[in-house]
Amino acid sequence: MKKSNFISYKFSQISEEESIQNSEEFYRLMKTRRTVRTFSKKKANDEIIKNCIKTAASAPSGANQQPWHFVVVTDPSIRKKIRDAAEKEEIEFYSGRAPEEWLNALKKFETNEVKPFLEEASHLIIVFQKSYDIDSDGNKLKIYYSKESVGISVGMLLTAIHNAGLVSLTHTPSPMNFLNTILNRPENEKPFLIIAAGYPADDTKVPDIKKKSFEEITTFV
Ligand code: IYR
Repeated sequence: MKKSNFISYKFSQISEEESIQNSEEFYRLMKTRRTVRTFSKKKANDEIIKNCIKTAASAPSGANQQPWHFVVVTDPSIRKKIRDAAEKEEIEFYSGRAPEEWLNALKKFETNEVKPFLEEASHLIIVFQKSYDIDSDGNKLKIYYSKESVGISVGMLLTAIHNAGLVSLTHTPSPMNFLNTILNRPENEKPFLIIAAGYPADDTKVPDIKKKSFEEITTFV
């Protein structure tokens, strides 16, 4: 008989009542998350970042291929290189590459090409997405649902960062291939996004924006 790859597993056995309560409490926690763009220079404990990345790496992925790599950057000289390269792309974005419609959509966030958070936030986490893998014989291996998998993982990372009491910002200068050069990552890894994580600056303000209503975003059939 063919041996099964399946094992028994001890699933949570909480009551329906506790389940409802947990879901409400978690919602209450998550709806307080706000993206911030101004960071304190206060350092976050590495242990927190490590645990958040472990949480992200527990995400489900296509065929369990786990097509992600996280680079945690705290070194000031590397951060300066990243900021210089990102701002170079952002200058082009804000002064020409971005269509008027896109710039209009961004107006309420008051963003521009200056990105001090790349040097000031406690930690930068650069998430790389593997577009293919290489086996021990050097053959290219196809990866299934790579983007979806990394997206799920990043969602869990942002959730974990918020749960730990830190704030975060996702940043995507485009193109981002300078990150492969600066961080010495192989050709099969594509930069997915930069996450700045840490504590908010004392005077941090957030834009006055609202989430859509549950009714607007959900259909039960
Ligand atoms: N990458 C630019 C532009 C930008 C794009 C989106 I979509 C945002 O939600 C915010 C900014 C920047 O970081 O400024």
